[in-house]
Amino acid sequence: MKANLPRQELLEMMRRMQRIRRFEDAAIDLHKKGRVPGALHTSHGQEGEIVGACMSLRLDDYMVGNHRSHGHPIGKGAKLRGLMAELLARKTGVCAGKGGSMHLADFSVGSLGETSIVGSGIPVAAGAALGAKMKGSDQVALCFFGDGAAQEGAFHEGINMAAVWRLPAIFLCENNGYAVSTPISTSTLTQNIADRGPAYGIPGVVVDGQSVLEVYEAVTNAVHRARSGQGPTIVEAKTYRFMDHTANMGRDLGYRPAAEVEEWRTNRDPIELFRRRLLSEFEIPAAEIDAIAGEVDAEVRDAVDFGERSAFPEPAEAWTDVYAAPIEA
Ligand SMILES: Cc1ncc(C[n+]2csc(CCOP(=O)(O)OP(=O)(O)O)c2C)c(N)n1
Ligand SMILES: [Mg+2]
Repeated sequence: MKANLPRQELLEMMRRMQRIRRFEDAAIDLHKKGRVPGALHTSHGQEGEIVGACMSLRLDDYMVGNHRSHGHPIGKGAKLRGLMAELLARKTGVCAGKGGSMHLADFSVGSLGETSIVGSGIPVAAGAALGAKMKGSDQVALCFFGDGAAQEGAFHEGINMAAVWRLPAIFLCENNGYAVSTPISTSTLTQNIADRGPAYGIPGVVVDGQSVLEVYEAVTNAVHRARSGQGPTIVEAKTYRFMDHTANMGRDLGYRPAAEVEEWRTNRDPIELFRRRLLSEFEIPAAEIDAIAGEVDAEVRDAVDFGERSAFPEPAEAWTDVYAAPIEA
């Protein structure tokens, strides 16, 4: 597919993919040093599907993530400072340092947030889409969830309801083949998650998640369908996570053959695959593409400096922003 995108948009796709990769490289480093509390799930290897999907949206569209979603607001155009400060648990973070890696939200780009309860983002996205429909706005809601989440009851309830009410939602399954150490072949007998779409009366599309442009095209079609009142679509991106389920697991669980991991890292890296297409099909000079990495590195360093210079939240702020009607301390 030769995307009909202006050169600046293509370079912006590369910039956002590089931002996610390098932001998360820095996050892993900080996590190793003990500066990022809690678990840290990274999206190395999945940047193509994230950016392809996010760039199909408008800034005011909604987006819901899961436990592996710091890259997703970046894909939608978020600035890095507030996200890095959030991982570092500082008060300048997007959730004032109280969400952290697994529960951050960035309303500046329509990111309603992550959730660590696997599958629970699906009904949340349906609710956001219902809100948009009731307001009469033409916003859509994009939900990212994994192959593991597709086996949860919330998948059925959320997608069925969105289909029946023809809600403006897009359900993007990031099928990276595993739920922690469980291969998808042992959690479902269906060949593709997207094959379930017609059972709900909606389309289901399978795409190569390592191709940012293929994902962009499929999600753009799904967004058009959603915005024009025709209802939701399931888009399934076949992808792979290059790192452990969470950073610093500290042991090799042995559930993925080393050769499989190596094959994806070497030959199916979405950033490298896109770089080759920019060079050969779109004839963008290598120097212009490769300059992006250095610029992004500077942005990431600035975000880390900003976060580390920022204060931690005060204990007295513990309940602020946590409940709609805060409990008296
Ligand atoms: C309801 C629920 N069950 C189990 C877990 C533990 N858990 C955390 S992440 C995860 C795997 C999720 O797999 P998938 O949806 O494929 O996402 P991926 O991690 O592969 O991106 C599990 C089982 C949880 N957080 N919530
Ligand atoms: Mg998975």
